[in-house]
This record gives sequence, C-alpha cells and structure tokens, in this order.
Amino acid sequence: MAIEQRDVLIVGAGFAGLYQLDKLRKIGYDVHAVESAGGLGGVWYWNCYPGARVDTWGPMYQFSDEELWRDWNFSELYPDWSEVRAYFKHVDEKLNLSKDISFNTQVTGAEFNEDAKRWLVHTENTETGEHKDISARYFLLCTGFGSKPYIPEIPGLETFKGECYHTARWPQEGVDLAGKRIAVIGTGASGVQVAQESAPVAEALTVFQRTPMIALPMRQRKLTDEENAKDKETYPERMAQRNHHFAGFDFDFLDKGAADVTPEEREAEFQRLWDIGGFVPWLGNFNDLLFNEDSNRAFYRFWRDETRKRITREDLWEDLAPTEPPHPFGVKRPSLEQNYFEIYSQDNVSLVNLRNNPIDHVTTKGIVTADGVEHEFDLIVLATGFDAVTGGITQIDIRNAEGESFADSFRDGAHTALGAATAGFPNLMFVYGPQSPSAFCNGPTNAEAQGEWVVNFLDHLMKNDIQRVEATREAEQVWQQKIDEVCEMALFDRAASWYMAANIPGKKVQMLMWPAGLPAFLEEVNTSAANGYPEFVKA
Ligand code: N01
Repeated sequence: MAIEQRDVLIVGAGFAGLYQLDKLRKIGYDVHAVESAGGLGGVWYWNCYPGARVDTWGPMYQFSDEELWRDWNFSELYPDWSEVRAYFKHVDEKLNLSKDISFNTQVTGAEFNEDAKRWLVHTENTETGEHKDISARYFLLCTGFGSKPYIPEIPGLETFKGECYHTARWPQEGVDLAGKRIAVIGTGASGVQVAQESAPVAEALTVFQRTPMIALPMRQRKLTDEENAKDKETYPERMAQRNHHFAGFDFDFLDKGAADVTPEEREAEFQRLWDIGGFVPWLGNFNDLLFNEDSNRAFYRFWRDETRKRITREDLWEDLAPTEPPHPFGVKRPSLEQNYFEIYSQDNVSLVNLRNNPIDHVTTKGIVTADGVEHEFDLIVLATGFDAVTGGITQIDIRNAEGESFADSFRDGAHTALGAATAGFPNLMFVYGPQSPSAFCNGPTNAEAQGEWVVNFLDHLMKNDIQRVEATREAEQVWQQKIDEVCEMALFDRAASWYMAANIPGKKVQMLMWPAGLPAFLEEVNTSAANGYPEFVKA
C-alpha cells in the first residue's frame, strides 16, 4: 500500500494543534493531525477528573476569531472540563477539523530521511492495533506541557486492590466518589480540585501533602447569557491586549514594584487584587513579585494571614499555611481554590504531611506511612503531575538521519532555537513546546501567537521550495543565554517545581519555558522573521 504523503503532520489536537491544522489548511497545504485521545481538546480530553476546570477567565480562554466566540457562551467564569470539551466541539462544528484528524492514534516513532528530506512517522491505532506510516515534509509537535503523566515509584503501588487512577488518565466514564474512602496524593492544581470535590461526598478523604499549596481564591461565579452578551462588546479589545501582556491574559503585572510603595499602599493593593481573585494576585501583582525576595515575602505573609482565617483547625496552620514560605510565592504554579481550606474543618477530612511522615509503601488495602499506620482506602488518586513540557516529545522514538534519538539529545537538558526547533532534527518544529512561553502563557493565546509565527515560517519555507530547515547550535546558545539572564534575576530556582523540571527524579533541572513574557518572545521571533529566519540553515 502506498504511504500517505503530507506537507505537514501535526501531533496533538489541543489548542496548538487545531490552530495549525486550520490555518495551514486554509492557505492550501495538505495537513493531517494525529491524536492519541478519542476526541479533541488535548489535556481537556484526558483530565476529566471531578473538579477539573480552567484557571483562566473562560471568556479569555478561547480562540480570538469572532466567528468562534460570537455564539459561544461559558456558563461559569471558570468553566469545567465538560464545558471546555463542548467548546472544542463547537470549534469543530465551525471549522470542520475532525475530518483531518486521526483519533485514538499514537505516534510510536519517526525518522528523518535525508535523501527525501521528509519524516516517516509511524502510528498505531490504540483501538484496532493497526499500524500506519505517514510521510511528511514537516513534523509539527503540538504535544502540550501535560501529555506525559508522572507516577512516582511508590513501593507496592501495583499491589493495591482498590481503584487507583492518575488524574490525567481518569476513566472517561467517570468514577463515583460517593461513600468511598479516598486518598489524594499531591496538592498541585489537580489534587486541590479533586480534594474539593471528594470532601462533600466521600466517607473519608485523606490528602497526602508534600509541599503546601499557596492557592489563590478562585471567586467562581455563574455567567448569564445577558452578561456574556455585554461582555462580548469588550472581547475584541481584550483579546487584542493578550499578546501585549506577560502571560497572555487581558491583564498584566502592575507598572510598579512592591518595593517602590509604602507598606500601607502595598497592603491596600494586595487586598484589592485578592478581592478580584483568580490569577490577578499572581500575574497582575507588583512587577517585582517574582524577582524581589522582600516583595515576594510581603505577599506571602498577606496570603498566609488571609488563609489562616479560613482554617478553623489551628493545629493545621503550620501544615497548610506555614509561618515561613515553603518557597517564594508564584515561582511554582499556584492553584485556584473554591473551598479548599474549609474542607479541613470537616470530620471526614484529614491531612498527612509527608514532610514529617512520608509514604513508606502501599499494601493491598491502602497506604502505610513512616509512622507505621496503615490508612485503608477504596480509591487512591494520583494527582502527582507530569513529566512536563518535554516528556510528551521525548516519549516518542524520534530519530534523525544518523539514527540519533531526540530523547538522547534532550538528556542533558532541552535546547532549542526560538523555542521552536532543535539542532540536529531538521524539518521538526514545536508549538507550545520547550523554551517557548507555553505554560507561562494562557494556552489559547500562546497557540495563536506562537502558532501564527510557525504558520508563516512554514508558509515561507514551502513557498520558497525550501526542502530542509534546521536550527543552528549558535542560535540555541543565544536563546539559552537569554533564558538564563532572566532566570538569574528571578526567584524561579528557589522552588522544586515542574517549571524547572525539578519534579521528576533524574531530569535535568532547567527552566523549561521562555521566562521573559509573551511580548518579549514575540519581539524575538518577529525580528527573526523580518531578517529571514537567520537562526536556521535552509536548503
Ligand atoms: O501536578 P503538579 P498537577 N510523593 O506537578 C506531588 C496544570 N493544571 O497535575 O509539590 C508525594 O503541580 C507534588 O508535591 P511537591 C497546571 O499548570 C491546570 O496538579 O512536588 N507527592 C505536588 O503536590 C498545573 O501546574 C489545571 O512537593 C508527590 C503534586 O504531586 C499543572 O497542570 C488543573 C510525589 C503534583 O503537582 C500540573 O498540575 C490541573 C511523591 N513522590 C492541572 N511526587 C487547571 O485548573 C509528586 N508529588 C487549568
């Protein structure tokens, strides 16, 4: 059978992959996408655990195309996963994307053929087991930051006889939490959300916490159709602002530092931001928050005192909202919570602080902690995060013409030119990947902003009949230097976060994102385009 030939093969049908598919197809290229999930949405397909919801204002968590938002309404300010899935269905109906996507299709490997200057991509249908190869001039990885779940090695975990699920591989048919004895391991965004949903219905909930989560109040509310209609008058302006703000939202850091104002002004500002809630007290806070230790501590103290007011069990204050910060605020991703701190007032909810009492092993019945106690459960929830940003790429067996593996090339750390491509691997690009704004940016904004540049770049290559393009090592070094310069000034390395690749044992610790904000990123990549993409060798 003849091998399918494509101009571009996209991996992933989340925001980034769908944008590429739509735009490249519209300008006339033969494009196909493969997606391991059974539907659209990327992380929003897999993360269907109870309580999974957007941490961005729904109205700004959309593509900016008016054709798509005009007749779409979210019912809550922070929509849940099922509404986001419905949004993707709506996008699909408008843009007719699914016809060019192979679902339930895993990319198992790919190799570059130097003679043909094309990628041969191997795929497997996870339902039928059918294998299929696809040949493509350009191989575009839109695998997101959370496509490889991380499960820590806990002795005996495989022997547990109850139910056990990672939040990002939650059964699509759902899991009934009611009346169960539930363990939640991990207090990142996923753990906080599952814990909040479990507490009201579980017979017993035990949260296993390693690092306290400096969670911010979500201030969730319903959105009526009238409110949405009125809000839409402001969409064009607010969506246009997104590319000009550090994290791709319709708000930005204040144009002053906490160190530049009086303590009274500082506290009044903290209170104002706190009352708005969401990410505003983080990415709309004083502009020295992630750089100046004293400013950062001032906000931590504000957070701690506000949070302690909500924790009725004073014996849990040091565990949940310690006197001293566990790490600087905001250099590890804060969760948004609705009633997370209140659940600990319930008789059926308890906390195990793993810093004092780590997990020793898992038995058929539950979890044994270092103090020798066996905690029995019906359900263990692994809210333990991801081999973030690079894991989704390095888990694919990608080889260049010399047989070198992409995963090996990243073994001592990710390296890219412009957060778009890696030297040694021609005709391969990422959107929303390593060293791009990715997880430091609102997802749809990054998909469009970086995505537009990638579409233009590919269009330039194809129009000029350039068959082979490869990032240079010099360009990678320059990019790394720019990342390091920001990191040297900031407090990011003070937390063992997935931003720094520090959550996976043995993974090279490094900043995985472009840390200088979306506007600076766009300035860099647009300058490259204006100069004819000098970071790449073209043939
Ligand atoms: O994962 P995480 P996540 N023993 O890595 C703990 C996005 N997201 O799935 O902090 C015990 O943040 C680990 O402890 P510690 C969002 O960007 C968005 O929650 O390393 N515990 C931590 O508490 C987010 O940042 C939404 O000390 C262990 C937790 O597991 C990103 O996805 C919702 C452990 C992992 O937290 C990842 O969030 C969900 C071990 N061996 C996710 N290993 C939205 O709301 C790890 N932990 C949009």
